[in-house]
Amino acid sequence: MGYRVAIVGATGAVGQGIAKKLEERKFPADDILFLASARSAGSKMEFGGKEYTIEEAAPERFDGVDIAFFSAGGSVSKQLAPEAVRRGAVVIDNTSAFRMDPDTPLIVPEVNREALKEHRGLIANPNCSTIQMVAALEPVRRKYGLKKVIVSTYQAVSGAGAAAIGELEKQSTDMENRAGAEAGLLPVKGDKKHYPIAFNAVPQIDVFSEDGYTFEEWKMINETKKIMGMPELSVAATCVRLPVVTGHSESIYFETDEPTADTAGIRESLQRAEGITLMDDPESQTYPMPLFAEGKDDVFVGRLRRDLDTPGAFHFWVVADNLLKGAALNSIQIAEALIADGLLKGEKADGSRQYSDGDGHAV
Ligand code: A2P
Ligand code: 11C
Repeated sequence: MGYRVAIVGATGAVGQGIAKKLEERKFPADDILFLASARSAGSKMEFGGKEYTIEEAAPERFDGVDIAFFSAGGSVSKQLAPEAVRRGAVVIDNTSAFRMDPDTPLIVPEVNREALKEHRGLIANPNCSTIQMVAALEPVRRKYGLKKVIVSTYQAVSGAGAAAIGELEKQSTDMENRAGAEAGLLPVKGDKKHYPIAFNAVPQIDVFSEDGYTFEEWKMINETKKIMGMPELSVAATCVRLPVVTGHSESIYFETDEPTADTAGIRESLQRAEGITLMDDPESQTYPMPLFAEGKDDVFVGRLRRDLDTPGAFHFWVVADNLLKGAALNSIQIAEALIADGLLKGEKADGSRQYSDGDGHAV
């Protein structure tokens, strides 16, 4: 028997990715609900060769839902995710609404799968740029420990949603008027100024906090410490938006606990890690790039080299599809881990399902 699944934000860039990946991975879904705003209600979506009608997300839609994937913005999650949990669904939330809540596990399965055991119905999926960074650092940490991380990101516009892709596409055709191209969305919808993203690099993702870091940068700092369970880890981030449709890139400097750590050992740990592809051969100009990571599941690592001054410190370049490992795929991997570990409500550890009639009797 399969599960009743809901996707909230089904028409969005991540929601579409979730639907596609559920189908591709043959996720055991008996029934699927596509939910979005009132604007999309009534329009159609295809899934598994069948046509579905998109419905407006509302509390009662979650009655009988086993797993709900949320990707419709933080305010929708804040309003509806607790309702879905109350109605018995396990929610996997792609927004930042609950990530730093101490009662909500923040999960990248290959890093901290065991934290799923603590869930109370709500599990947070980290920010896309955080996921690919911790996935690449985890094999290193397991082998050599980790002390300090400094990351600069080169992020794709799809991280800002489907409308941002439209803005890049539109501006990209206007070679003559590059600096004056009409901009209404990026860097941040609702901020005071907007800048063209085509032919540009914008050092602002999300709004600024008073300390001069942006919220995207704070997400990378705080989420990394939480996922890795290392509040003492030193992390600094600079996040930049580039005119790339999909695929975030990151230049990462990291210091291990082992002054004698070497690139051969790091290479070996990365090669053995699940979900990581090492693409690192300067002689043949082999390194990861977003154009080639788009549509792929893995996190790609290249340009590994030791720091010239600090023993045990290194640099590498990490690229992943921000809509897949950064969002849809990681969410589905969380759901798959919950099923495999017997952690969905009413589920026994052997994977067979068992519901209570409310009096503690299995039915
Ligand atoms: P809709 O298409 O009906 O606006 P993206 O991040 O790519 O911009 O997508 C955002 C997703 O969130 C879309 O599926 C959008 O649906 C959905 N959404 C936005 N506002 C709401 C809302 N109030 N209730 C439910 N879904 C919403
Ligand atoms: C971006 N990382 O690329 C952001 C989007 O917290 O899930 C992810 C927002 C989030 O713009």
